Amino acid sequence: MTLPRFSIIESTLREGEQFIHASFSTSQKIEIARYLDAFGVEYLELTTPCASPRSFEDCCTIAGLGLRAKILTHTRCHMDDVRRAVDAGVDGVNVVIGTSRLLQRHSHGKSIEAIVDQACEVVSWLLSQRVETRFSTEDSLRSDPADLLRIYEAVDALGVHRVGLADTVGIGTPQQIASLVARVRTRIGADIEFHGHNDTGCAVANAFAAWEAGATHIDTTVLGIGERNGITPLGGLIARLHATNPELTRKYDLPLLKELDALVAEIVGIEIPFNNYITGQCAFSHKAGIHTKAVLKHPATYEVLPPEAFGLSRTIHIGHKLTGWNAVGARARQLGLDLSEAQARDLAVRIKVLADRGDLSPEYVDQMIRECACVLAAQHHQSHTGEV
Ligand code: AKG
Repeated sequence: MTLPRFSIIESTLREGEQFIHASFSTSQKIEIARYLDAFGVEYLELTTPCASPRSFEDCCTIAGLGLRAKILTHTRCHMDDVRRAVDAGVDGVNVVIGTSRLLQRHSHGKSIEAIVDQACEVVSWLLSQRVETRFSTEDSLRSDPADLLRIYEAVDALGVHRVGLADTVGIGTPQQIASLVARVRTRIGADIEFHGHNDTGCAVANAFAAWEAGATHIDTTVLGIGERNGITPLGGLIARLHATNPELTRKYDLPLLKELDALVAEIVGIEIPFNNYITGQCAFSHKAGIHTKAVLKHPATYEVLPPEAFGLSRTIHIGHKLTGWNAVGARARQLGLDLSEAQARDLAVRIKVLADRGDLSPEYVDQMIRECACVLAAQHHQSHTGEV
């Protein structure tokens, strides 16, 4: 089966700069850009060069790094902005304009006719400059689909490379996204990009639904940082794709994800959440006895993502009341010690009793295992030597 193609448009250096705690220095931008390039994302999207003098210089600098990833910048659908973008030497320009009634009324005040005219002027000019050109409709999910199709068809006829659907407020469900993307897919020839916010917790599912329905480009940021509570996280999308078919993520250097998440978390001054996809502290930890027993025999019983694929390892926790003798025995073997089944069972019972009284540190539990193994070794010694 051929898998539908897709590219990641990594927007940590654009959408991510809209995160409340983010304000990247030039050297931080370069470091993040190099990491993302080494990871293998196909595109990097940068803050508009019109935002500030340094934003322009940073676009020029990153466009000049000679990275494998294509460098895009993101601007308003406005001639002044796109001229500046082309001056910065980027490979492509992602332009956007709001199309929902709310944004038409309260943001730019333009009719759909005026938006079509402006989009055609900007897109034609960008294409004449031979840069990769994407036109996107902000707040697509609250826009009239007939308006969206009218605008997309107009820019598609000019030869735009991509149209973008943006769930700007994170209101869409996977079904709604899939049906909108599928509808657009039947009407235009250009590639389709999806940008989804996470206000209602659907960003990963929506990005995946968009891809399944025909989107070719998905926007992400590291850890999902962005405006409000952000967009589809790079790691979340990778987790979803890998669980669907590991072939989909083969093109990326997966073990770099941990360093990337750690780098961006440190730069913006946040902790990686305990339940973060792949790199969260608990992503590959197992606790309950019935889980640990099965995972020790065959990890796929309770893991849909193999930690080794990401250069990580699983942890089996045993110092708690849900523990089981299999896990206790396995921990002993990890420590290079041998317990009999009866001893592991007995130790598991003692751990449960102690755990009921309070927290047990891993060091304390390891000590219990060592003492138990010592007793066993002494008994062996006695039975061989007859000493009492
Ligand atoms: C949004 O709509 O949330 C954006 O950040 C713009 C997305 C786009 O340009 O498609």
